[in-house]
Amino acid sequence: MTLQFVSSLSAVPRETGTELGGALLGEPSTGALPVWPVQRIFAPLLGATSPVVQENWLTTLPLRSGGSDDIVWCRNDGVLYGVLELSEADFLPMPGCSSLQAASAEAYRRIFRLLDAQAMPHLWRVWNYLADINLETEGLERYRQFNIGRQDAFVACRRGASGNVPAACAIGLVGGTLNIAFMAGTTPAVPVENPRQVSAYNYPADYGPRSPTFSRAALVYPEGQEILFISGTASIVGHQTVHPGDVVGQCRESMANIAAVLAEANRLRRSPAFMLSELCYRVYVRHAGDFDKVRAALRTLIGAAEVVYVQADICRHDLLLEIEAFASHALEN
Ligand code: 3EB
Repeated sequence: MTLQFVSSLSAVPRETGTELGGALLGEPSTGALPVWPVQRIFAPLLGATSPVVQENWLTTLPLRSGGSDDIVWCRNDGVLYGVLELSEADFLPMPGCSSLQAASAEAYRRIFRLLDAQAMPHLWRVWNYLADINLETEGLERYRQFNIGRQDAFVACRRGASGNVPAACAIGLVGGTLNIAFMAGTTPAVPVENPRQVSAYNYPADYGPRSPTFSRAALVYPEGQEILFISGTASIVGHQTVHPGDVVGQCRESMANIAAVLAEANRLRRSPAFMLSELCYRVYVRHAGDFDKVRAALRTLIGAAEVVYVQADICRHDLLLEIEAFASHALEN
């Protein structure tokens, strides 16, 4: 198999294969790191029995790896996984361009440069983490600064900032670097949008001077496989937050959105239908005190599916949680 996902939370046995890359969530020690690219996500785990959750993508195909420009990457013939961390302090703020905006633009330009050099042109999925995402500095919320830098890089690198854009999440942590993991491939992703939501790249200017550059989901095709990546999904209908202050309402609305994205993906899929119960979920909860309510609500909505709960900030101050998910199917021929 080209890519197998393994998680320390899961009972699914590890097949043969070598790590292409992965993530450590919780309190990943600052000590020895694996040799493969790892995104360390320093955020409290909720309801976990161990201090760290380890997730990896394994492959049976031959690997090549490298590092430059603060990117650590590893690839096989068809898929590349990389992690990039930039310190905002290394970017001087300029009039009209904050350090975070400059760092975000530089991060994405470096990613695109690597993908060009590696002939791995199609960006499939991006995991974005930044400090103090809702903090307003220089008159603009930091998430909105990030959006300007990200969109600038897509445009500067001739990628286009709408339609054919990757699945993503953008999450706030207490401190730390601008921390971005990405998966790219030799084959194009099929972007999936949600009929219940305005596409994020078409959000009106109420949500910032530049729209976020991501698709609601992506179907991607490592050899012999179809993977559905569902982007961070929140309680947004149209472009507006719904159920402010009501975490259970937001939970139900987020799952209604995931169900709608799943239905869209199922119109476009090549493998058997994707089901909510087979997805692997990562749930970001803004307030740790909401965790019991969120878990109870999700249990009734998705049953016993695999879920990692993390305490983290969401990109709008009125959003109390965000849910992302993925599933992988073998292709018939
Ligand atoms: C939303 O739907 C919620 O900026 O990359 C979800 C997924 C969200 C990705 C991003 C933001 C991003 O607008 C926030």
